[in-house]
Amino acid sequence: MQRNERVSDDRHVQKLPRVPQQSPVRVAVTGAAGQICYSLLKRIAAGEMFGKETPVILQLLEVPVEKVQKALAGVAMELEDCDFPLLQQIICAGDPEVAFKDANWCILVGSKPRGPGMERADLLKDNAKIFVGQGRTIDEVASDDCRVVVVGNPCNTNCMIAASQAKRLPKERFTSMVRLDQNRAVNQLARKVGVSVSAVERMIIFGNHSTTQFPDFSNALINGVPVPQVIKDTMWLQETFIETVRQRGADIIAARGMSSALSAANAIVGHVRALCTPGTEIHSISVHSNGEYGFTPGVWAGMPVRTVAPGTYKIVEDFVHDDFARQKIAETNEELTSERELVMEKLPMVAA
Ligand code: NAX
Repeated sequence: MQRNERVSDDRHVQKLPRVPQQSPVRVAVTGAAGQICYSLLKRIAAGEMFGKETPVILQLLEVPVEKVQKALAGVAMELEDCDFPLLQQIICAGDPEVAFKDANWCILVGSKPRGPGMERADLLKDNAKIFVGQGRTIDEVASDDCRVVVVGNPCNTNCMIAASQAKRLPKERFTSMVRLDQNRAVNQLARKVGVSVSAVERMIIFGNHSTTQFPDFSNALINGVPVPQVIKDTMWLQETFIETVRQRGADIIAARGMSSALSAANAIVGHVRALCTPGTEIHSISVHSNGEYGFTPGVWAGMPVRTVAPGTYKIVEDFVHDDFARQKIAETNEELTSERELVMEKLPMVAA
């Protein structure tokens, strides 16, 4: 029987007790003692992210604070007690070099939360320092095929910062998450019409993971029919729908007293699976802009993406927008551009 192993920074990593069917995927996850990871790690270990045949090694990073490292050790103990057959090893670390070493995927969830009275500019600046360091370390020690997913907010700009520090890994390897917004939008449309969520396709989030995002109902389909032909209430689409999706995170905080975690973890699984699964399906992924859809080159913006090979994608450029949609995209682009300018002004090393 396989025995899962947990090692901390200073302990020797032992050989695995059996030869796996496939080589394991090394998945580094930051913020691993936080609430999203409490819902996420078990799903990776259960094979829901990389498939039921692929063993995984979890390389978990937390801040090097005794209390937090102790909590992380507790999470690792729980993972061990789940007896996941695919989970080959758990590495708990306070040092990013240990956590990112040889990683095939780095999922950056950990970030500094916005404190009371804190300005957005201060939040950007504090997080920028974290993502400058992590971007550099990943570039130095992760596997050559490494893919990076940024979840910690402000995730689009944090992703830009991490990618800006990479000399070896191309910037296309860095994506950030708007999948939760996509899932929320799909759910709202399906509920409005009374169909299953699986009837909704091409529901893309353009722009920032923030209240300026544009959930593009105009190109979405329900049972193959364009949404504006199915839902004729334009006011509902242009106002209620967009506002509900944008405010969903705030509504969850108001209801639970804590931010989305279960649904955020689910969206991370969906984001990575989408990137691992080539096909015709179109996904919302925040990627580096080369000017597509009018986004400023160099920002990371939610756009329609199709996976062409595992870990490799193309931006789908045939979405058609009317004046209303173009205006909404311009508004979210303005926010992304101002975040980028602010970061570059405060941290000149971010020459994205
Ligand atoms: P928690 O506060 O529960 O956990 C965050 C964890 O990150 C903490 O345990 C903290 O110690 C750790 N951390 C902080 N700095 C770190 C560093 N430099 N290296 C490693 N670990 C570090 O937050 P949680 O609810 O898990 O949310 C995590 C992040 O996800 C937040 O930034 C949040 O805003 C963001 N979200 C992003 C979403 C998205 O769609 N992109 C949706 C969900 C979520 O709001």
